[in-house]
Amino acid sequence: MTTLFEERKAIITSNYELLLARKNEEIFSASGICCRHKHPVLTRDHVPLHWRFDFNPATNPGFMERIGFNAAFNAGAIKWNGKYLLAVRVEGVDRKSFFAIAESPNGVDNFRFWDRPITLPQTEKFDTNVYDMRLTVHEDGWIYGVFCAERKDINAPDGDTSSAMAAAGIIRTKNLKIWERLPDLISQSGQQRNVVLFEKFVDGRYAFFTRPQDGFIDTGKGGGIGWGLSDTIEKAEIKEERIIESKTYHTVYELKNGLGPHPILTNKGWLHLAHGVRNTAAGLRYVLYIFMADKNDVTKITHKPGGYFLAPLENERLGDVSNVLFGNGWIADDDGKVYIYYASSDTRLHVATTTIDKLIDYCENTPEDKLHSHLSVETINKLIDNNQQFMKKL
Ligand code: M1P
Repeated sequence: MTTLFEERKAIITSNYELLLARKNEEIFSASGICCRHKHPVLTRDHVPLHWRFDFNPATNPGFMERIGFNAAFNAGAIKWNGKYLLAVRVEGVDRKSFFAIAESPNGVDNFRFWDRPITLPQTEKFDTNVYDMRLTVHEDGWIYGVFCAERKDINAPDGDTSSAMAAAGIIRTKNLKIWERLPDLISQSGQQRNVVLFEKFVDGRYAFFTRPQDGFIDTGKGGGIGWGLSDTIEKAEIKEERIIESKTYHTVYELKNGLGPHPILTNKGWLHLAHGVRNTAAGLRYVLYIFMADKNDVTKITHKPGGYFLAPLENERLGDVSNVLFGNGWIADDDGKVYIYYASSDTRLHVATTTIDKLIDYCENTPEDKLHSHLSVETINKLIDNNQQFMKKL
């Protein structure tokens, strides 16, 4: 007779393997700029069963879940030994997130987590929570992961159990398995999130994209995408930070913004992916936007299409933190294909595919935001005027 343990284990294992083997199809894109895919690439259901269940029939006769997971989302990305790897933010039901590498042979489906999550060495000040790793293959020979290290604000008044401090944690590796922890980035602003290490030395120094903020959620005087240099990486410190991409009134990045993954170098310039946040009566809305910077100066923005590139759509709108798209990983293949990994509503991870040529075309030919309704209408009218001669022939 089959035991409950065996019966449940067989069903759960079979469902798990079916999920991981599921093919992912590209969805037709009317805009032609990039294609979403039908299924999320990672969800909490992709978390390995041996992280969740006690496989000993003596101690778990009902094959019940012992450790629960809530979400798999905001992931850094890298192509490594021909495989598409994601450094995923995995969140437990205890609200703690950590990092785990998931690997796919093709970048769009069959993502499978490595055997164990990343063991993150600690600094003297233990992290309470860690999230949103950006991966950088630096010209110094190391692969770096820069992430948000969050800790309780020790200066918060009694009874305030929510105030927190965000800092940029830094780790590095040569094999993506063993990681060395370096001291957190020191900067002049109160807090930092969405920090990305640039791949090249600038004037012989390490260069960071930053996101200075006065508070944990409210960025206060900060909130734009910043830039600063540090003499060393072993004790990274930015003494001067300048904003290269500001938050702006009545745009999709009115309240705050932050760089996504490391920018991609093309023959026309550096492509940047970022998130922009605005407030609404229903809460914050996070969208993704793209801009291009000078080939010789990654901080000098040359093209900025107006509005968002991707915004929450259909099921993406709903989740733990609804109305959010967030992207901190993309991969550009040698053939020009680009895989954009974006998470929806702090719950699950998706992929959208495009090409370098399409992204350049998008940056060069999408009208910019002229910041006033009547100027938007002017831009639309210009397109209509230009189209007249072609429309008549139809
Ligand atoms: O909940 C939405 C996002 O909020 C934060 O991003 P930001 O610092 O730009 O507000 C991060 O916690 C991010 O992980 C999260 O997806």
